[in-house]
Amino acid sequence: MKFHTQRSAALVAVTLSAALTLAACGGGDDGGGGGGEATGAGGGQSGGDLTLTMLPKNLGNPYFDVSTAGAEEAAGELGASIEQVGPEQASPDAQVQYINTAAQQGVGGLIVSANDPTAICDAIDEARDAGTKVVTFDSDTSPDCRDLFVNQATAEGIASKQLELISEQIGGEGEIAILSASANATNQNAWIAMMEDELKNNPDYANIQLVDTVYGDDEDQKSFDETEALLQNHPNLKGIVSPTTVGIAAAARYLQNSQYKGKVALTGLGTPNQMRPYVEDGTVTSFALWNPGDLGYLATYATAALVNGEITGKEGDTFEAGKLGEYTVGPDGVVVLGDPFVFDKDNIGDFDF
Ligand code: RAM
Repeated sequence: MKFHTQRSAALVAVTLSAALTLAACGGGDDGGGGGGEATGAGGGQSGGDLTLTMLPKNLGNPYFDVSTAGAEEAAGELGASIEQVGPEQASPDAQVQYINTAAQQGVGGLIVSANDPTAICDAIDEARDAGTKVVTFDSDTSPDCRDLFVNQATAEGIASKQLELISEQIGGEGEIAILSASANATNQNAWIAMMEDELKNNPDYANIQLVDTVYGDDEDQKSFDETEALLQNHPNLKGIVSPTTVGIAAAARYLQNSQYKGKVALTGLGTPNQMRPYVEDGTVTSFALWNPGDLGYLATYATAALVNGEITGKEGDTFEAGKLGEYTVGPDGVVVLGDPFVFDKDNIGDFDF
């Protein structure tokens, strides 16, 4: 039986418990998930014995809780074992020890959201030398240091969507600021560079000025404090873009109880469960994201396909990703999940993650 294709345009409201139930039931032996069919040609592992390590930027972030649940669902279907490890703080140094451990354990695949494009590459090199396939998801390293990157959407698409939303919300003119994650995060920095570029070159945004970019380090309290400082330092600020689920939730909480509620717009990337109260009470009009569960699920199928030798990560390679259907590796070893999705008052009730 073939699974149906459900790209992120069709974000599905699946509860975590449902995801875990699915993982428990998934047999992975019906031919639907090509990734589960071991060829025996793989690197550090043979089929049926696949061990995976999932290393997010940090633990305690609901976004990564959802992506790990998706990875566990896929691992269940593939008959693989998967362990999540990770630091408290989203720093590259803190990730290195977990990469070293994965290499020492000889896991088949390491799935990592990188806190820095290059700082973790020496550790990754060692892991790859030891036979571990390394797949980045969510936040990439430089392409030469990993086997594949599973990207949530194109960086251009993510950047454009956030500008479209903030421009709509401030009536196309005025000062805006960015509240980002950590200063070295590959994903946020790529999106910010593209937003800066588009602000300069797209005539639709000629009357919008980006006056500041600050970093909350994907820590709730720091993001909250940075929001307060932004509003104090820029009395004419009309809007904030926060391309991080931690940042946007902290900024919304600050705005909700401040004189700026309803006056300063806030958008960016958030999870519906964290943002629901702020959308319902009018602090936030709309924001975007993809389904992090699907992202973890796809990254796990991609890793299994590499470990099992079905793909090498070169452009044009194709593999089956269970319920998500078939994916093709693009240039620079990148697999794209789909398009970003916009959440607002009318649809937020349909989602539970
Ligand atoms: C935070 C993290 C993650 C990013 C999302 C949007 O959870 O920074 O890397 O993709 O926000």
